[in-house]
Amino acid sequence: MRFLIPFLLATPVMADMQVPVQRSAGFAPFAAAPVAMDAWQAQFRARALAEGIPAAIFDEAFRNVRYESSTREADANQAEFVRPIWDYLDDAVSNSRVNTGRTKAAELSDTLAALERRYRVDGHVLIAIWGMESAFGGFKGNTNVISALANAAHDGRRQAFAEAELIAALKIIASGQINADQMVGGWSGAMGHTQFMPSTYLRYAEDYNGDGRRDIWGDNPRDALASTANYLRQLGWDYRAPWGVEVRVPNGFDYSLIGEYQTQTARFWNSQGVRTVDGGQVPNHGATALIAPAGANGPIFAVFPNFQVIRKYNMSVSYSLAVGHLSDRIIGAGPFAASWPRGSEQLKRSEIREIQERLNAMGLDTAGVDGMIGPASIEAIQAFQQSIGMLPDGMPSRALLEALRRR
Ligand SMILES: [Ca+2]
Repeated sequence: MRFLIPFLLATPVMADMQVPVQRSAGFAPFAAAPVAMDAWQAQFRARALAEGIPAAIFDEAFRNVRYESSTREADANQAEFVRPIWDYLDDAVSNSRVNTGRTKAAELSDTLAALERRYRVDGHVLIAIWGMESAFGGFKGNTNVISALANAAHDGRRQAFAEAELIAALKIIASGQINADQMVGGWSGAMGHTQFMPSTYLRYAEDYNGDGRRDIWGDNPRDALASTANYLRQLGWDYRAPWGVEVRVPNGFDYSLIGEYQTQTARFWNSQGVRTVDGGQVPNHGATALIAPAGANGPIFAVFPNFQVIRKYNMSVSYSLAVGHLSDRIIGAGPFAASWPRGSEQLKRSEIREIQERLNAMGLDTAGVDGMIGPASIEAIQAFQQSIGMLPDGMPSRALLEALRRR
């Protein structure tokens, strides 16, 4: 969701979009489309045709397009308060979702076993992604995908990305997989049971039941689950390896070792006294990092290469943790052993941006000032914390902000 900066950069060109469109009598009752949108559509139509999309397919698909200002407003209204990870996980891995996941895994056990044999991807992870993406098919989105992407493309926020996805969507329609008016999904253009973007569909969608259609949209989830298995396999899924495991660190542990990109061997972590929460050794599944999403006062996890595979599916650490934990819970595991620091103060996005600005001014690179904490911001925070003798857990806090202001 790093759309805020492109949106701000696009602001100067909005001035010419205030001109009302000339509308003839009998024009379809769409939201008023400023001239710039017509101009964008005409120019994009030429590009699509040049890339081999038949004119009749394009024109039919764009009959469904309704230009709206809501996507822009959604970006402009991006929440000032950052949602704590424990609130996110409470919803993402609710008891009801765990129970439904167990029911679905039982219902589809033959399919999941076949998918495991064919793709070497763990079935309960597929069920967890399905639960996260569409509540097990219960909510796949009802926005016309062509319309959603055209809205994202025409106003310049994510034009290159959205136009590439539109071309992919038109190719899917041109290939006869689905009609334009049935191609529905989320506002971002993600479609079907596991919310594939059109370009992902073109690369990875599978026809599991052999009926000639790669149907990720319909009631039967099997093509979508096979497509997701194929995608995870191509991203490098390590079959039967976990995503990660909750760990404990000993007193006196060097917290500067924590960080998603600071991978080490299991042997190294074990030599540092890191143990799973039931006292076992950190298992060896290759390059392993420790993450502490809420800092030293919350749960700490050893994450394995499969965690990075889920990260490629959706860039968010919270999402990957939710998929991993939900899959474990569906198998039968319990909640995390350590508790989250519920009730601790959450900084506003503007305060996190200030932290990033101040770290950058010191030469500590946060890879952007976006109000969101990613791996680069965590490393920069850790470096600053260490330089002033704070526990280097990478957690943005009021005390950290005040220490930065005092410099
Ligand atoms: Ca099929």
